[in-house]
Amino acid sequence: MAKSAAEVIVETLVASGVKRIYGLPGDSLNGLTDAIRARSEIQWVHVRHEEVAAFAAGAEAHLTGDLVVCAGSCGPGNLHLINGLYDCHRSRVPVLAIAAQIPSAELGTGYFQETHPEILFKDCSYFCELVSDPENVPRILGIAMRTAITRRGVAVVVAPGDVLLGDCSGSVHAVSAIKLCDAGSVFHPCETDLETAAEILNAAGKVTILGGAGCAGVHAELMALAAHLKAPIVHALRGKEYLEYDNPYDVGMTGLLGFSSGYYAMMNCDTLLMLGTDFPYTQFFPEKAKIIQVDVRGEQIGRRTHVDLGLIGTVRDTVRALMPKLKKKKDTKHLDVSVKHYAEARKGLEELAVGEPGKTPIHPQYVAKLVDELASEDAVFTCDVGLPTVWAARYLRMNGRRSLIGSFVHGSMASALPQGIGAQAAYPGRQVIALAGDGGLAMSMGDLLTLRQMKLPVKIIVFNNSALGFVELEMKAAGFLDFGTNLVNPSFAEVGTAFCTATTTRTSTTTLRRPISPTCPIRGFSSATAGTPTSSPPAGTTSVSAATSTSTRSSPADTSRTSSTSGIHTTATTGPPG
Ligand SMILES: Cc1ncc(C[n+]2csc(CCOP(=O)(O)OP(=O)(O)O)c2C)c(N)n1
Ligand SMILES: [Mg+2]
Repeated sequence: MAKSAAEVIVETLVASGVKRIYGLPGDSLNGLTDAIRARSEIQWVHVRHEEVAAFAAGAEAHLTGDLVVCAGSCGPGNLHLINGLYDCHRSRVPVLAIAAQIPSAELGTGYFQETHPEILFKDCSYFCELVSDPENVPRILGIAMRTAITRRGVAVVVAPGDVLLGDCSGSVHAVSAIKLCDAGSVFHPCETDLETAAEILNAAGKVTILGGAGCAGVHAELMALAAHLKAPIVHALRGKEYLEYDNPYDVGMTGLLGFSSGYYAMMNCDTLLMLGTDFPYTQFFPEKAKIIQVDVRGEQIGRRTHVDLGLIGTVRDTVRALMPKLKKKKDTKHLDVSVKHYAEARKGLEELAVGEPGKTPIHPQYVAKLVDELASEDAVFTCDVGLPTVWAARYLRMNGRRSLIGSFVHGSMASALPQGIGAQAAYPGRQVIALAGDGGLAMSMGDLLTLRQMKLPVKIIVFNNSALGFVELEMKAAGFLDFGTNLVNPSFAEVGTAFCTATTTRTSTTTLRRPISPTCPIRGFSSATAGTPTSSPPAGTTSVSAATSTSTRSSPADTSRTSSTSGIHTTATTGPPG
């Protein structure tokens, strides 16, 4: 008996090692969901909003490096995927989206729910095609999957419901094993370019390295390089996971979320070596330094700052090929000054992360620091755009086993919960902690129910400052009066109790450490002492801790301000860090 195109899709995905499809069903998608239902090897992760499906797929792809799939029904169903798909695409994670379409016979007539995903998703994908013949499904699917995997981004297959249900005689072929790096391929610049790079670096006095996400998996090589060049290492936010730990050359971040040590290490160098980074802020690059940029994608080179030498290659292979050509530097002054500066900057940050017993509100820095201390060694952290990203960047320590995921390129609010869903679904045994903003959580709040339904024990820390805090800061910094940024919140603890199972609210530093101590929610999550659960937690439980953080209604110069919301009263004692 002939298979349906949907069955061929699902069998191909299974054969290719895809473990999960995140989505929400609908008429036009019935062929696919029914084919998934029949296969135990692939899990349907049922979300409440398709945007969450795309973010979750992206988080799983980030952690595993493997292709992950999300799906939406025709029209509004798949349209909801779009923001999450932008995030996946811009974060360069391999995600396949299956966008169901209205019946083929109705296309172009303005039919109920008609949209044109093959146009809509063009800008957030490397491949985006409508398949109009069930027999053509295997080829289009294969191209889409290979494109997503090799180019590391989004591919979209648009398929009308009748095409998904139509007969397909094509055989099933696994699509995998063509990952560029895993194939053992070596990709570095030509000998002449490597010689030129070595000449510049050998002649340089003060070298600084700026590393980004392209530094994944290259820790040992980069430590050897920095030791050789006596170079401080500044990281972009997406480089934090890969560069910050066991790194005596680490001088922190620069940029809008960074701090002075990263800034000065960049500004005071005479040669900047950019490795696998697309750090976007032009104003943070040195104007007079010589700049060498290494990137596997040539089109990235020189688009943020002037570049004296662009090298196309992977960071790993380029650094390996370059090392034998480099002279070992002796002068450690630039490195020493930068590292000392970093120690001072860190000290300043630590001084902000304190809690005074009985004092409310709780400094958000203190919450982030405690979370860092209490989280497990292989925790996955997700964080919302806005101030939670600042706290994550500054206070969560990476160690080579922990992971940090956020919407760091696309910059969308409300990714912490969705990405937590994807992380926890992919790694049920790992601790997943979402640092959510009160604005961010409210935006994706419906998917707290996904945690309940899918039994995903994600821990959510809500930084409840009753405000779109980061935007308030931006308004003040730009000389605007803050407007439209206050949030009238419910009790997040009650929301958590209603939506999930175990919740705790902490409004004072007196009790803060205890509830998220090793015996309580963060680690021993199902412990009876986990706050005040109003119903007994099932196997997979979820904690929503509402940390009432410093009100961002205060400008950095303010020292005392009071804000109140229904249920939670906060007295800000310090403003956010400058
Ligand atoms: C979808 C989306 N809408 C708006 C913005 C602009 N924006 C960036 S941060 C932010 C505030 C986030 O507020 P919250 O989640 O409460 O975090 P806070 O900064 O208060 O800690 C907003 C509105 C955005 N980045 N994404
Ligand atoms: Mg907020």
